[in-house]
Amino acid sequence: MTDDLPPAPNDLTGDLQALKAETDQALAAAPDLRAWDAVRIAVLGRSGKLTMLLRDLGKTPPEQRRERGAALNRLKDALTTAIDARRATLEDAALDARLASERIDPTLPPRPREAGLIHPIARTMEEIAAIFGAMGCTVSDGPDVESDWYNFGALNIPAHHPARADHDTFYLPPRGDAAAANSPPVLRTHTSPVQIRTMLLQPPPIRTVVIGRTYRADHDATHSPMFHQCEGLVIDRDITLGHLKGCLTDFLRAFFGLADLPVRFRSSYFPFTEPSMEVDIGWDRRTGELGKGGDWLEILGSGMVHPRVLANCGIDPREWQGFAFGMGVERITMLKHGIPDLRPFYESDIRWLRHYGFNPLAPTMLHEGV
Ligand code: 2U9
Repeated sequence: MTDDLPPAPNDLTGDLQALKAETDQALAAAPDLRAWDAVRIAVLGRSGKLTMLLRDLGKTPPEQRRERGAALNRLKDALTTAIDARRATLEDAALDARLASERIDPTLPPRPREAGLIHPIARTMEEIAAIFGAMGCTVSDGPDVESDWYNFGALNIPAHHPARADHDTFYLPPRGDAAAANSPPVLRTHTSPVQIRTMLLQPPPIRTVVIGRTYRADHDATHSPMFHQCEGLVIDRDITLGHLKGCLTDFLRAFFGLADLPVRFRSSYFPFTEPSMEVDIGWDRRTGELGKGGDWLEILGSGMVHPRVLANCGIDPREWQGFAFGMGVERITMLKHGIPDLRPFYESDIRWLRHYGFNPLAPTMLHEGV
């Protein structure tokens, strides 16, 4: 055990030689770091033996003080070196013991996963992005707090338009001094302002979907003040109603996993599209089963982008046209998975999440159907 200790300096004499020998012995006998620390403190600590010898240096007769001081310094170096060396040896031994006792067994099966499921809303958002992504769409994003112009004006919903009343808008406190003259900011009531921003930022052709939070002052079993929408926008030189119908039919069949899902287009009205169409899917009203039964269920809204909306974004409607659509993410999620109530989506009830959540290790993959 004493092999790895440095030899005592041979120029130490008397009590100093004795302290060195005594310390070497105590270090060699220290079986672990705790015992090592006790030796260290007994020698170098505030009341340690070496500390005391150094303190007593002042009492040495002046003619011997110089020599005694030099000898004490040599002893201090020798002791510090020996103490550090023993510590390194003990640390190595402790690590070796740990490595021996904590052997890794790569043949053990994995522990059961305890937490972390994908929320059904997040899953639907991933699926929407995967399906439209495969059709060549990008995913666009924008702010939740919007100006009146981006949320309403640019979309052909001017002040006092009746469509504004349908939106139950959350208005925010006015911004800045000039605010009195301007309309207050709003929490976006739909994701449409993102498409406005996209058209202002990039020239056509555009193929994009927006999937995000929207806000309306409405709260009951089928409405939440915050909900999610997916909207799409396709602008090119010769986009027709036929493209709209094909794209949405393909989407609905892929999303609900029913290759022959009946899809019906019915004329409607929205201020930002002309002509406009509601889209229905076939279902059985009595059982709730999709694709069978001969009843129709309204699922989304769509239309050809109104020429005034294109012009508002600096796009010439004589050169470009396109279609847009919008749907509620919660609504299609509830229909796909048979979830009867909207409210638990936002309640973080772990039992509900365990029942309806998705395995994160089995992500959305289009080739298997979503
Ligand atoms: C731009 C131009 C047109 C998006 C559209 C709908 C029809 C629609 C509702 C479905 C259920 C909202 O969540 S919901 O309540 N949406 O019916 N949305 S067309 O039209 C646009 C959007 C942006 C620039």
